[in-house]
Amino acid sequence: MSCPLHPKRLFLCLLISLAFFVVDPSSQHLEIKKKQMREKVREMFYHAYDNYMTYAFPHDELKPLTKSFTDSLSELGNLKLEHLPTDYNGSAVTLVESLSSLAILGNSTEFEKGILWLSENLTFDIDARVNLFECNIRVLGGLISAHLLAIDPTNRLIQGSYNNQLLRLAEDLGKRFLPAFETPTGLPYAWINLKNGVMDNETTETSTSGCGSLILEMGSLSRLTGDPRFESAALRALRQLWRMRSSLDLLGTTLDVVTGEWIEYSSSIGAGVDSFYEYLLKAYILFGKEDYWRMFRSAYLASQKYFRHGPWYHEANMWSGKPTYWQLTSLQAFWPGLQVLVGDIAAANSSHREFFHVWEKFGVLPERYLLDHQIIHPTMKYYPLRPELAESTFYLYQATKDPWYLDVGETIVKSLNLYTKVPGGFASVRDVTTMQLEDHQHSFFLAETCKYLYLLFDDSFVAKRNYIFTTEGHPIQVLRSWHEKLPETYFSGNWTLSKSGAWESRASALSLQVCPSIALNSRRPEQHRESACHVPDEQINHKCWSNKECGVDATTCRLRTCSGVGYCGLWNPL
Ligand code: DMJ
Repeated sequence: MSCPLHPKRLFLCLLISLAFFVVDPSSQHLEIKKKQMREKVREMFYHAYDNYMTYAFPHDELKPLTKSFTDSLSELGNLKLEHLPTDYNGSAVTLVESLSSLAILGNSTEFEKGILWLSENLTFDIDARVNLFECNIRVLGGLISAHLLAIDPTNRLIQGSYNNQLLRLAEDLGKRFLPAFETPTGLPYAWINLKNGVMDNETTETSTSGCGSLILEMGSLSRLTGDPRFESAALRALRQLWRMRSSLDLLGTTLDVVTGEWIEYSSSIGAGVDSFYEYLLKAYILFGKEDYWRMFRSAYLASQKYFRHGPWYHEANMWSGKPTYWQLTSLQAFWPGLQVLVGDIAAANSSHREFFHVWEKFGVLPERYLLDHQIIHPTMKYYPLRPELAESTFYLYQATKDPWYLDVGETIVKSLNLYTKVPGGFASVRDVTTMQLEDHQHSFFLAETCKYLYLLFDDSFVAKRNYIFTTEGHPIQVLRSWHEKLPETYFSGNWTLSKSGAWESRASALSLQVCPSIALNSRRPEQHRESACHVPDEQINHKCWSNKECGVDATTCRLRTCSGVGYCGLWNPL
């Protein structure tokens, strides 16, 4: 608005400008839209939750097409129902997974009711073989997070008395996990029988994420109970895994827990490895141990060097760094969210856009998309209501406040309602090319998909406290008493995510070497920051004899190479 300097006009202009700022129509419009969307997501959550409670509870998950149930916690162990004890009624996994979402939605009645039911009925003394990773992120993580929310007086979620029932359940479950870690390497078996420990002839094969992303839940359990065994078991496994990395700082996808040898050498940020990266950074944020930082930094830099191709991430051989598979897997869509925590907003934004384009192309995100042929993987055409794109969208909106991310969220909500909503809940998509449905509503739809969408449109929950979210979307508060580095000046408003200001959103925890949250709030723009992937050339004048002497370009994160006349540069075409 231009205001010519005539006193009367100036006064008028000032008034108009003031009115403009007080009732900015565009921000008003945004608030209305956010409110509408928040209510839509709330409806989605309750449609999924109520149907689960009516047709499936206390079994583990809902089958929304037939309005029946599946005991997926045990089916995750490939056990058919007839192999389970006849009186087994499930472990109410979806209820456990819903508690933190109910808390975020402010439904204290249902939250408290759920806790009471679980404390009176849930038992882990069952002869069922379960997947350690899944049981850890869904059940242990769900219980711990709900316990922390229940004892937080600011949330006022409990009216009656709460006597740490969820923590006791979590401790019992954690103890049942411990035999899985009794291997020569300390790497846990992927499967454990909750009653009898590791079964005879149990497979010794596991994945990197399966044995390398247990530390948030098991570490929290140790801090809460004072029993160090959980944290040390998870940390020992993590360290062992890290020792097994290649000289390029890459890890394979599957390995043998007894011999400590790699089985699948192809490495990626997607399925089988994804949450390994996530837990290194989040463990650093939660516990402040320098070790996590060092591991994460090297692993992250290697991921940028060997997997990244513009906004895309392909897979690479862990020993040679050569590309193996050029495919997008839908789990990779969590990566931009992680990059927000790192401070790499530009990179996060560009990858997120590509994932969203694929979503728009098919209506939802196919499980695998072949980048080199630009087609869907012939046998992995499904979309099981996964949360990862919504998750990244939430983080990016927090970091940038760019309303475009709200539009992305709206598109996701529309697609979910259009393609997956059925009278009995929300159904997974079996084939994204035909939108044929499958009779399964995974518990992570309530723990993550609905939660991240809700938080995108209403972040009042994260504004109260500093939380990190586990890989299953369960919030755990960052506490000074658990943290090795949080300074005395630690305050408890939310600063885990960057909120505003150009430099703040560019700040990189990788270069600042501190918990990203502190970095993002330190308001010291003079502090030196650099790109997360930058590796300088060996010589200050950029001269070289071989590629080895060249580093990684700070802006594009591409490897620099040595030219014919001996200068490092971006000589290789994309
Ligand atoms: C969730 O169970 C977790 O996010 C896990 O880390 C991998 N992805 C699924 C949902 O897609």
